[in-house]
Amino acid sequence: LAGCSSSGAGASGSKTIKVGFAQEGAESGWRTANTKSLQAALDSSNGFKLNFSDAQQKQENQIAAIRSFITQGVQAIVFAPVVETGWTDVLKQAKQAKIPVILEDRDVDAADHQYIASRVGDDFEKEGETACKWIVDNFAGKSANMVVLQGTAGSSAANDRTTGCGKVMKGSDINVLDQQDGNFTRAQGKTVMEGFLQKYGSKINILFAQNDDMGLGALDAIKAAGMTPGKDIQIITIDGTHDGLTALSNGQFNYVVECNPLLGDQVAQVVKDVVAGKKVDKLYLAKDEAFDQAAAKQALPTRKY
Ligand code: GYE
Repeated sequence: LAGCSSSGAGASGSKTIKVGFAQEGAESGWRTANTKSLQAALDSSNGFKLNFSDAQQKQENQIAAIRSFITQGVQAIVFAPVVETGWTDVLKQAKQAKIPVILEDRDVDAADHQYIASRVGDDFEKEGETACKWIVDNFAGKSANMVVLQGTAGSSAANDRTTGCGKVMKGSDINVLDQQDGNFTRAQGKTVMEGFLQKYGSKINILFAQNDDMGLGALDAIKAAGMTPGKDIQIITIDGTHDGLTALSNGQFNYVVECNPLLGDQVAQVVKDVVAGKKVDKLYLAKDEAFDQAAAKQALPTRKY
């Protein structure tokens, strides 16, 4: 299987837990931090033998990785589902093989929750709500125009952020000109923003990018169009990566809602408990803050990702 390699092979002893981690990709700064956090926590020094796979944002790759973990007879499977739907068959296979599945980060369809032991992640709907509440409050009475760079189509992160934002936008002074999929990457954030600028030009007052990376990609497009990011177009993003908060403290972004990617320790604990037959919660949510430009300056020196 391409992209499938094992690490932590040095561990031995009866208590070592064989775990497969099917990561969904490597598309963003958030994802890099998330992968590192899980790899560090699911390490041999912590009693694990980890088999890691990067699906490169493709569901078929992720399904193949999970199937391969089942064949190898791992004791637990951790995965960050690229999209919400389409997992029933492979999850049933894991269940038949009696291998518990723990979600980290994104969610699967509610109908498939019966196959999931637990999920460790962030509250994406709340993040969308927090981001758009700031927009609504800051543009009250100004009838401003907004464009949205959405995350990967069909992902729970994008779906829930859109839902959360929509809740607070209703009845506000904000007019949503357009929203399109930028797949959570800098490159696509830039391309989609170029399209928005060609179509709507200086009508655009606000950009809501559903992650830092798409917002960072859009900076290039905005500058190339002769506009000043953070001023002519106010930019609101989600994640709170080091690069995102740097753009915020530089005045290029205006508000950033945190999404904590450092889920590794909690995931490792849940995997240990599930394998030991202990009862675990169905959901563990990380705590997320939000930053304006002043708060970003304060937070940057000690930022962990
Ligand atoms: O916001 C984005 C990443 O699923 C929460 O995926 C995650 C999102 C995160 O690509 O940067």
